[in-house]
Amino acid sequence: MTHILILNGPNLNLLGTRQPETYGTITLKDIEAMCAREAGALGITYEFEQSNHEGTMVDLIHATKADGIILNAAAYTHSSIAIMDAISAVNKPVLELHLSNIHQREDFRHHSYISKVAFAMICGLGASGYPLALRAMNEHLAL
Ligand code: CA2
Repeated sequence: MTHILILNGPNLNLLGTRQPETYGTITLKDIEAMCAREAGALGITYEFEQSNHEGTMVDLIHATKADGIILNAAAYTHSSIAIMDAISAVNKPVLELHLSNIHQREDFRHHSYISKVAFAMICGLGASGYPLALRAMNEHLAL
């Protein structure tokens, strides 16, 4: 059965509790429930992880048995060569995901190290991007 890792980076544990004007009022737990529903409908399994630590994210990427990774690396998107290298090392398909449209925001968010190693990117759709990403990854893995 297809298995997908959904990995969330720093500060995303605060979703729904701070800066609702930028990140909305939906919590990460709500997003996980959306993913659970979508995975059930698609007939696939998933793991949902969040870490505030770059090294922990690298370890999770190394260790996962998932067929593909949906990655919202949060601020590490714009800084982490270590996470980019971890993705290259495991050679699994990665779909980059962001809640906000990073290209509409500050210049420093326009560059993504993750985009160099991701087959696709979804941004700007808020929480709805998560179930869409699961569907897109499932279709990509079936190709
Ligand atoms: O739009 C996204 O999903 C981001 O990955 C979110 C990151 C940001 O650094 C990226 O440029 C774009 C920030 C996540 C911080 O989440 C918070 C949630 C609530 C309150 C404060 C931060």
